[in-house]
Amino acid sequence: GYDLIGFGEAMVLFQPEGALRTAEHTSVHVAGAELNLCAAAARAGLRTAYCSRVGADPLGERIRDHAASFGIATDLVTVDDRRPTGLFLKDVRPDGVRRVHYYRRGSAASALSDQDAHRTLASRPRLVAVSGITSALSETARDAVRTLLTQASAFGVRVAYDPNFRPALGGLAAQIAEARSLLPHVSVLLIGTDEAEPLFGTTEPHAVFRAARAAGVAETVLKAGPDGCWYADGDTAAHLPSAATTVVDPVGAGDAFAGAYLAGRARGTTPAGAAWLAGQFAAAIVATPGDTDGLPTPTAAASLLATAFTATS
Ligand code: KDG
Repeated sequence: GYDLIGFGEAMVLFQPEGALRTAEHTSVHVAGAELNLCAAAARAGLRTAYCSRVGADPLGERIRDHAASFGIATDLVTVDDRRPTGLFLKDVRPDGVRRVHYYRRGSAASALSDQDAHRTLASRPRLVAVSGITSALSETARDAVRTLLTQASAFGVRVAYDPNFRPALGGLAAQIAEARSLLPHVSVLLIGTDEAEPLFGTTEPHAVFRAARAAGVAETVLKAGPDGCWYADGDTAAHLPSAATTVVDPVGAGDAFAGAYLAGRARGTTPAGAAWLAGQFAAAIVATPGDTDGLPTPTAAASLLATAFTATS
């Protein structure tokens, strides 16, 4: 069986050298929050699979190749010959503002449905990992996430959830309301400080942990970007500073953090050890372009995991 199945949309990312308006060259990457998470978890030694839909096109093939290159099983990735694989472009404007431009409406993954949720649960992984992005793709995808989360415990499956609000997908208020309604089914909540405010009305770590517990969440990690993270230390929240030194492209760091944290916990580290491991993975992503290019090699990941076991408290 699998330790973890990620559930969501992957896309091909075209990253220009410089601003999109003037760039002449782009680099090409595969991205998508849940697939990024799987890649980090796989590098940290978990048996992972990815459930999604892709088009019958080269971008879909590229996504499956990318997953396979990390040892992520793709038998739950369905090919849809009527819809395209989604893609997105990143723009860093001359004033330094970063934007993403999605070309994903009506994509193959937007047709994710209850059927996919059932296939995922029928595989009986120890853990499913999903983010708010998946709920925001379409009505059928939103239903799929609800089914996945509400039925997980009946299958003995635990749920890891990242709200991952995406204003660019539209309907931000609905994204927030949906995340709130899903919290009672969440075992491990991985949340950014920017998401804590809309979800819990506070970014103060102890208050966030209390609010998550009151909503029914068993374990919380608060990701604070350059300010590091907060993890559960018994009944209280403890702080770990960021390990990042070079910042090239922070996108994807939260996913790598989440995947490594879940892997650490699944392998038996304390929350403190898992948070340390996660911080190391995130720092490596921040220092490189693309969402997964900087992940530690399997050998480096194994030695980081060994160190994570020595982190106590
Ligand atoms: O977390 C990184 C993701 O935002 C990126 O890979 C693209 O999945 C993506 C999305 O929907 O924004």
